[in-house]
Amino acid sequence: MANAHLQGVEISATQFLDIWRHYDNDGNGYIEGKELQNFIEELQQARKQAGLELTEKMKAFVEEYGQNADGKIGIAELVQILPTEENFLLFFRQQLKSCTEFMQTWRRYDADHSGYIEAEELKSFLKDLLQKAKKSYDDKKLEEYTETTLKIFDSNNDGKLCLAEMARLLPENENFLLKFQHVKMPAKEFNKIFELYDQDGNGYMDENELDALLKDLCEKNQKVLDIKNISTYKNAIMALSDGGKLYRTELALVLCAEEN
Ligand SMILES: [Ca+2]
Ligand SMILES: [Ca+2]
Ligand SMILES: [Ca+2]
Ligand SMILES: [Ca+2]
Repeated sequence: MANAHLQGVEISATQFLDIWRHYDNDGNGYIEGKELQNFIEELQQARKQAGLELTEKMKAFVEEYGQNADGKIGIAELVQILPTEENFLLFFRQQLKSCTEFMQTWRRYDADHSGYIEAEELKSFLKDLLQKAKKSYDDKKLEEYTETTLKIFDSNNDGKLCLAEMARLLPENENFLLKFQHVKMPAKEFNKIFELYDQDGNGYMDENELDALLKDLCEKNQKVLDIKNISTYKNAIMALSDGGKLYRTELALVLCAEEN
């Protein structure tokens, strides 16, 4: 089924999801190694069968990855290669160029401050995007985009998106959130740390307090975090805050491991 979708001149959101799931066989969020070689082979076959040339983007892609056994692509890249429905593409093409912007967007759309983007919030996010781009859409399509986007990013299948899940929207080199996944700590430890670094004990961290915490974190986790990036980390995390006051629940999104 999924490889038949590759023949499409315009691939719908739902078809895109089928393709993604089919080729990311092990579900790790990337199409890599053998998965990628399969995808390339079947993409070429499908285009031939449909009597279509490879697009310029596809050609460049085959050139780059065809002989490259270590190749690895994510969703944002796949969406650029395939002739995906224009409105759906918007989501992946939007200007989330930096981590700071990403965090600001997160803060805006997590309207109930639950620490998650639930389906309704995601829908309003997508709706704003479509409106901003002056695209026409109907409710049914909007539902489809919401549902599909949720399925794509919701790796633990709890029906809502946490910060780390949504962070897959960011380009790899901007994606420090993935690195912070490795330094997350259990709630008990996190609470201790928060109290320790909230030096004046006023219940939130200001920029200086966060700076001190990040420095120590970087030193302790040199293999994962790079102290040279500390201002990037700091600015992005502060973008989650309430006008420069970073409360515990906000910092927890980045540093506290979810209890299961
Ligand atoms: Ca994979
Ligand atoms: Ca929410
Ligand atoms: Ca989830
Ligand atoms: Ca403080």
